[in-house]
Parts: sequence; structure tokens; C-alpha cells
Amino acid sequence: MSDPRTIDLLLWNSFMGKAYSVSDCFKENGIGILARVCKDAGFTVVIEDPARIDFYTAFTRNYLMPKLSELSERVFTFKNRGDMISLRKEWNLLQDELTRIIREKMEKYIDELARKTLENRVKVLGIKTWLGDRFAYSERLAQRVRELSPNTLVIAGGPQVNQFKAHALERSPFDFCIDVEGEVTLIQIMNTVKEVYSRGGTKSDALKKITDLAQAGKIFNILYRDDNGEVKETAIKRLSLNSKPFPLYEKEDGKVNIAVINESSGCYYGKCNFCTHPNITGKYQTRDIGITIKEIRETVTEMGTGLFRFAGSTTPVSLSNRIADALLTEGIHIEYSMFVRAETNAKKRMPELIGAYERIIRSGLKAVFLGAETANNDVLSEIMGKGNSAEDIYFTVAALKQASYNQKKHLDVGLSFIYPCPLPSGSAITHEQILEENLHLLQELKDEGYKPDSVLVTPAAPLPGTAWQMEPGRFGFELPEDYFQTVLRYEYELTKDPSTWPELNVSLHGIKFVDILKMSGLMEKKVRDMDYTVNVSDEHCLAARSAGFPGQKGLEEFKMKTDRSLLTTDYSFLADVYRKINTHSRQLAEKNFPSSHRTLFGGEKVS
Ligand code: B12
Ligand code: SF4
Repeated sequence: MSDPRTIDLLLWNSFMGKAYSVSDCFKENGIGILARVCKDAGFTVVIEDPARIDFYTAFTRNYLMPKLSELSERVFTFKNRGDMISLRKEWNLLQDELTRIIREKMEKYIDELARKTLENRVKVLGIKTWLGDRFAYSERLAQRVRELSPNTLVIAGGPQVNQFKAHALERSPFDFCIDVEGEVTLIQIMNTVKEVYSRGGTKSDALKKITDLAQAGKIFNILYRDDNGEVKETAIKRLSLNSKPFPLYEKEDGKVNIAVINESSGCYYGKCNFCTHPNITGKYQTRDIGITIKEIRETVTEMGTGLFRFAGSTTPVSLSNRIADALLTEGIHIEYSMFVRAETNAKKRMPELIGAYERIIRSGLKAVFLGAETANNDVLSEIMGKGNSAEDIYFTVAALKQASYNQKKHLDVGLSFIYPCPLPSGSAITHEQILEENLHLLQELKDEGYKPDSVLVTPAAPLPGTAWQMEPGRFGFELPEDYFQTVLRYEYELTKDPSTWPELNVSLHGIKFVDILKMSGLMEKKVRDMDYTVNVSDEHCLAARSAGFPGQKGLEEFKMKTDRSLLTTDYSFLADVYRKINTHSRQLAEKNFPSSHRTLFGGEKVS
């Protein structure tokens, strides 16, 4: 007897009850790819993606908004220190109350989603997990679905699973997790479930069948529990990037029209001791330029999208140069941003690098982001394993900036530092010295006319699967027993003073977590005092410029207003920004059509 369940897969992009960052609402390429393969395989798929500004606005609305807005006006423009202390206190109390309200809303939302799962007889609930609260709510939904819709199989995947692997399943109520990429494994599971249910089987039959297949090594990329309840993982196998399908986006999906393109996956260097990207993406791959261009072209013509973000952890200049050539040759007009890495021997290679970056900028590159980490060469090699030097960082930034001056096109360059960071054991290097050297590099870049547009400072954190986490002693970290399980759900309370954040029992060279945060804050303040803009990433620069915020002043205004929007939950500014970005993205796309064919993507004729 065939099973009457109506939805094969409900795919939920996990969310935390409020907006987290400007980029939340960008087009969801990961979910788009999964939707494509499931539909191609004949399954009915429903996507529940709350990361849309209309949804956020309606969902998060709360009575504290006017008060938070009024207070934020004063918090952001405070004049005297005495006032600040009492303002902060009031602000933190309001934030606590907001947390309570959001939690209540989320409980209700999760309950409704679980009921929807039951009513629609969803066979498989797939959750794209993210960090912090979003992971905790993913667990909450899985638990509620178990209670209300016990026949639904719950599978988690996405960045947090990719990062934490077995730890993401160990104490979580998911039935299975899928690591690294979902397309093949999810379809295999869906087919197994379909087959079991069509024979009149139950969820426990499906669980057993999938576990048996996993134990026999017949399913790759799956995290499962063996007969003793121990979490096991099968071998990782990835699709070649060339055969990875293009995402299937719904039209008018309420998202921001910035699309992510898989021009490469992971990092060609992949040896930094602190970096989790290789662990998340698996083996580095580049995609055939022709396929990348095809995806860009299709996204431009079918979705009316002209803004892009490359997905590679570090797009090598050789690859971006070839993509630029193809874009220029084919006359495709887009704007995009990406991650880059400081080039080795950058000083010697300046003319070559400037030439390459000029071409890339001409093809539409608007913003890049690169990790400097530190300006001290011993730390770069012994601690970071970065494979380049402070000189490389300086000359890569200089080449990027010089290329943009030569082209008379602005390029936003974001530079990030890890401070405080581990120090080589037995060396006389101090944190103060590192701070000074970092600031000196920034001063030099500024004095020589190569000032980066944004500087990010993050404290050192041993992320899962990195050398820092696997050999904490070597790098001066002390980590608690339950480190993974704590960090898995740890929410950075961005709305609050770090001194009020929940304690994390981690130390670096004996420095406690709260003091690590203070040191990082100190560097950030000093960088700000040098007239640098802080904490704006490349995709945020792309968003700011597309929404019409020019120059340093524009970027500062954008940052301040988006922060306030996020902190007060008054999303009117974000909604306005998104409208402008979408108009800009559409106008860029329209440049690619002959004027007689230009239509607004709502269907209205432009000319
Ligand atoms: C491009 C990128 C972005 C883009 C696009 C994000 C997106 N749509 O996925 C932008 C710039 C918008 C972005 C924003 C953010 N990002 Co980002 N991003 C990346 C980057 C560089 C590549 C991601 C990517 O496109 N991969 C390719 C696609 C196809 O993979 P995918 O989306 O993960 O989906 C595949 C698998 O994960 C799996 N899968 C996904 N979902 C599901 C669900 C199920 C049920 C299953 C079975 C499988 C499955 O199958 C998919 C298809 O292969 C990664 C780092 C890296 N190199 O991986 C960081 C990364 C994913 N981002 C990260 C973060 C923190 C963020 C932000 C929270 C940053 C911020 N403060 O704003 C936001 C959150 C955005 C949001 N939607 O809420 C972290 C995630 C950490 C974590 N554990 O959660 C990463 C790992 C970087 C890092 N810091 O280490 N990001
Ligand atoms: S930090 Fe950058 S260069 Fe180093 S491995 Fe990670 S992505 Fe690659």
C-alpha cells in the first residue's frame, strides 16, 4: 500500500527569532541546490526559509522596539562616561527582556512548524543548521517534531554540522546528520524512506535500513548512531564541483538579490592552523570557468540578479583572473565580492598582481576580504601557519588598492586580524608587541595611500578540527572537557557588552575568556582611533555600496544604521536597504540585455 504522506521534504533554514546580520537574507545557494536535486528526483519539496525581511519584520515585532530605538540613539552617540554606565545597564535589561520575548515567539513558531509537519505528513524534515542559537532552535524543532510528528525523519546538515561533525549528533535529537554536502546522501535517504514507506514500513524501519546501509559503507557523508548509540561517520565523498547542480531559486522569494556562486570550494592553501574552512568544505576544488559563467549568465537572465558573492574560501588570483577574462570577453555586466589571500612574494610580483587585479576590477569586482591575522612574521609562521609574511600582506593590499586607483573604480578592501593570538612558546614576543606591530602595519598602509576600507578584529578561538583545537597545549589554550558541546550552542551576544556574555571556560596563555574579549576590544578601539572603519565584511561592503552609501562616511553610516536596526529589531532601515540593493541588482542584470528586451522582472516594460 502506498503511503499517503503529502510532502516528501520540508527544508528549514534554521533561524533564531530575529535578524543576525545584513547577509542573512541573501539568496540561499545551499538550500537552492538541495531543492534542485530533490525536485529533479521527483520529490515534493517545501522550503521554509524565514530569512526574509518581510517575515523578520512581522515575526520579531515587539513592544520594546520604540524604547530600544530611543535608547540606542543615546547609546550610539553617548557623550559622557558616567551616563554610559547607566545607559548600558538599562540597555542590557531591555535586551534580557527582548530575549525572553523572542524565546516565547520561537516556542510558538516551532510548535506551529512541528504541527505543520504533522498535518502535511512530512516524510523528511531537513534542517540547515547554523551556529549558536540557531543550532539550539534546530534541536528544539527536532525534539518537537519527534513528539508531534513521530513518523517524520529529521536530518540536519549545513555549516554547523560541517564544522562540528559527530559532536553535532552526539547529544542532539536529530535522526541523522549529513556532513559537508547533502545532494547525493539526502536523495539516497529520501529514496530509502520512500521505498520503506511504500512497503508499509514505519519510521523505525527506515531508521534501521539507513543505519544498516551506513554500517555497510553504502551511504557516504552520513553521521549515524550504531547499535550501541555511538555516533559514527561514513567516508566523505564529494561531487566534483563541475557536476554540482545550480541552485533552484524561487522567483519573488523575498530574499536579497545577491547570489552565491560556487566558482571554487574551500581553500587552495588550506594549511592555516586556526582555520576551519578546509574542515567544512573537504578537498579544495575549482570549477570549470565555462560552468561558472553559465551559472552567472543564467542567474542574471532568469532571476534578474546582477550582484554576486563567490563561495570559495580564497579565490586565487589566477582563477579570478580567468573568470574576469571570460566575463569581459562575453560582455557580462555584474558586480561581485570574494575572499582573497595575501599573495606570496607580493612585493616582487607587484606589476603582475596590479595587472591581474585591474582586469578583475574591470570585470565587476567591488569588494575583497583577506585575513592578515597578524603583522608579526614569527607568529604568522609558527602560530598561524599562514604561509605568507607581513610584507606579503602589505604588498597584496597595496596591489589591490593601486589597481583600483589605476582603474578609477573603488574597491573595498577588508583586512582581518586575530588578536589576542597564541604566542610562540619560549619566545620573548608579547601581546603588547603584537598589538603595536599590527597597528604599525595599518599606519604604514594608511600613510602610503593604501588604507584598507575596513578592519576586523577577532579574538583567537580554537575551532573544531583545527590544529589550535587538536593541540591546544602547543598553542597555549586551555579548553574545558565539554568544549565542543558548549561552543556548539554558544551565542555571541552581539547586542550586549562582552563583559556580560556567558562565561566560556577557555583561556589563552592563562588569560581568561572575558579578558581575551577585552584585549580584542582594545585593539578595535585603537584601530577606530586611527580613523579606520571596523567590522564591515566584503559582502556588507557590497551591500552598502549597492544601497547607495559611498565613501568611508557612507560605510560608517551603513554600519551604524544596520547595527542599530539589528539591535533594536526595528527593521525599517534594513528593508529600505534591501529594496535598494534589489533595484541595483536588477538594473545591473538589465544591462546585459538589449534595450528592446529590458523588462522589470516583475514583468513591467522598462523601455
Ligand atoms: C558564501 C558564504 C556566505 C554567503 C552565503 C551563505 C549561504 N547562502 O550559504 C553569505 C555572504 C551570505 C554568508 C553569510 C553568513 N555566513 Co557564511 N559562508 C560562506 C562560505 C564562504 C561558503 C558557503 C557556501 O556557499 N558553500 C557552498 C554551499 C553550496 O554550501 P552550503 O550552503 O553549506 O550547503 C551545502 C551543505 O552544507 C549541505 N547542506 C546545507 N544545508 C543542508 C540541510 C540539510 C538537511 C542537509 C542534509 C544538507 C545541507 O548541502 C549543501 C549543498 O551542497 C562559508 C565558508 C566555506 N568556505 O564554506 C561561510 C560560512 C558558511 N558562513 C558562516 C557564517 C558564520 C555566516 C554568517 C552567520 C556571518 C555573519 N555574521 O553574518 C552569515 C549567515 C547567513 C545566513 N544565511 O544566515 C560560517 C558558518 C559557521 C557556522 N558554523 O554556522 C562559515 C562556515 C564561515 C566561517 N566563519 O567559518 N556566508
Ligand atoms: S585562513 Fe584563509 S588562507 Fe588560511 S586556510 Fe583558511 S581560507 Fe585558506
